[in-house]
Amino acid sequence: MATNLPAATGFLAEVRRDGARPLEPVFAARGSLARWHERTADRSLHIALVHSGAPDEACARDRGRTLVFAGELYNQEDLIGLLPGRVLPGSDAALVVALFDVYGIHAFRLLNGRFAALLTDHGHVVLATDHAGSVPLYVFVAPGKVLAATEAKALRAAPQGRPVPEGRPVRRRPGTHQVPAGSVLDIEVSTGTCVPHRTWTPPLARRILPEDEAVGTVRRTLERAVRARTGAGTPLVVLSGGIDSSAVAVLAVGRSAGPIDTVSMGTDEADEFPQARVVARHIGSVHREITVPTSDLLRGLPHAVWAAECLDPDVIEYLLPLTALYLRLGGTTGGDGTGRRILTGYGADIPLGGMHRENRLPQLDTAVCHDMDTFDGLNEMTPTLSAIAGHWSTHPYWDRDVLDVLVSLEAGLKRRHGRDKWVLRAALGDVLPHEVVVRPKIGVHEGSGTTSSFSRLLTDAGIPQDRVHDAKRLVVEEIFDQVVVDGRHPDDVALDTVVERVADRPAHRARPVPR
Ligand code: AMP
Ligand code: PCX
Ligand code: MG
Repeated sequence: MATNLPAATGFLAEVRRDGARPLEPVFAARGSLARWHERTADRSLHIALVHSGAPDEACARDRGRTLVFAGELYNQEDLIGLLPGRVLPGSDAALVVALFDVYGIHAFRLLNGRFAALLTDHGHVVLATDHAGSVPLYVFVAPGKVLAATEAKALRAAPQGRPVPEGRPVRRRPGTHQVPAGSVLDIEVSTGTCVPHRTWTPPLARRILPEDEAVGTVRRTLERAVRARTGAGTPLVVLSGGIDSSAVAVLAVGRSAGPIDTVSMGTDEADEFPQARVVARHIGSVHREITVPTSDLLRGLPHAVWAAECLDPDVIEYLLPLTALYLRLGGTTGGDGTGRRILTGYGADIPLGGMHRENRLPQLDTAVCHDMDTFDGLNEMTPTLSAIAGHWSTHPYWDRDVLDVLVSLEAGLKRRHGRDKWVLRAALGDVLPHEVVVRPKIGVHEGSGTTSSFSRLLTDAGIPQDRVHDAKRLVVEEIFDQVVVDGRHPDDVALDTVVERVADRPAHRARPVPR
């Protein structure tokens, strides 16, 4: 089986004091499904796991506690050093449950990872997200019951629950809340009382470093983050040819015994194949190009919303080309039908202000602050995006340590000598071709023509240009209601009908031309 993937990529777990039947597990994430339950004197625990061959490794039991863990850790060595004299934990789940015994809920402050977790602890349920909330986690709480799942749709049949402090309500699902990023919720099962704790928050202060020190720190930290993510098999890097993914690819090469795999996607309208080829040739990767017709790209809209459970039309636009790419990966070099471990360059632009295209530093840092304040709940880093095709994706730029370094650098290191993302470009200057290092940013949505084709879908339906963005939001909402709230499969969503319905709303009708 695919042991190169985390033991579990998703779960639904139900802790109940009543004897009610567990929910039917519904996941967009593809994988094997394992179900079991355990009972103590005063509660039952039902678990459904999406796993990749070793479900036992996603659960750990210790001193009357049970931990369910989807995802993986990236600082195991440091963590193991905190448990001297103990038997070496055989899995990330075992490591976390052992740390919990020493540190209690504060164990979650120690973890650098990509995970969501549920732990039963003597009458309490503890829920935890990684620093970035990169594996979404949803919860329903009522006295005597705590239900939690890595996808909101898995809780759609849950009855009305109570509000969860700090939890984000899910649209049209009263009682289901999303656990915030970098958080632990400590819930007393009998009463449903819930106490939230923050385990991570983006740095607010900025560090002043000499150029060479900043460059060296970025290189070392990113190298370590890539190393922690490459696993035992041949890694696959989704490569646009921009600095972000090219940096990940070149650092992954240093980790792999043989050549790594890279893949680029384009559409019939636009691609960045020549740019990606320069990098692939330079690093000697086994490279593949996938062209997706634009009409197929837009047909992936329901799949992107189904996977990411996201209501933000801009984020869905970023995720659309990646969704199309992941769905077409089966049979890639080294692939035998099992899922691939995929590294991306996603997220680099957020802490580095890469989307900000002007020279002024106050505006750049304002953009960084805004993006770091608003990422939570967008689910743009969710592994479910690739898990709908059975793969596991991971994003080195949102490693906890990389993110801490990048966010906290003073803005003048991010835009310098007339270049965006200067410190990153300088950090890779000795291992990438010059033309790659200095290439200006093109977003995945622009490079693939996604933004323009989504806009055209709406203008072709009669929606005036100035209403297009608003209409995109309504289209995404309507799809969300079908695939998350109603639990419909994305193949059963009639996109044309959704677009027509949005176009028919009075505010979106083309205004009559004044005579
Ligand atoms: P962006 O910041 O727009 O480059 O997109 C985020 C990440 O998605 C990149 O760093 C790549 O890992 C991946 N990506 C973007 N565009 C493509 C593409 N055309 N082909 C393959 N991967 C891509
Ligand atoms: N990106 C960005 C992230 C998109 C912005 N997200 C946000 N502000 N929460 C990146 O890779 O850093 C593109 C396409 O650009 C994806
Ligand atoms: Mg980028």
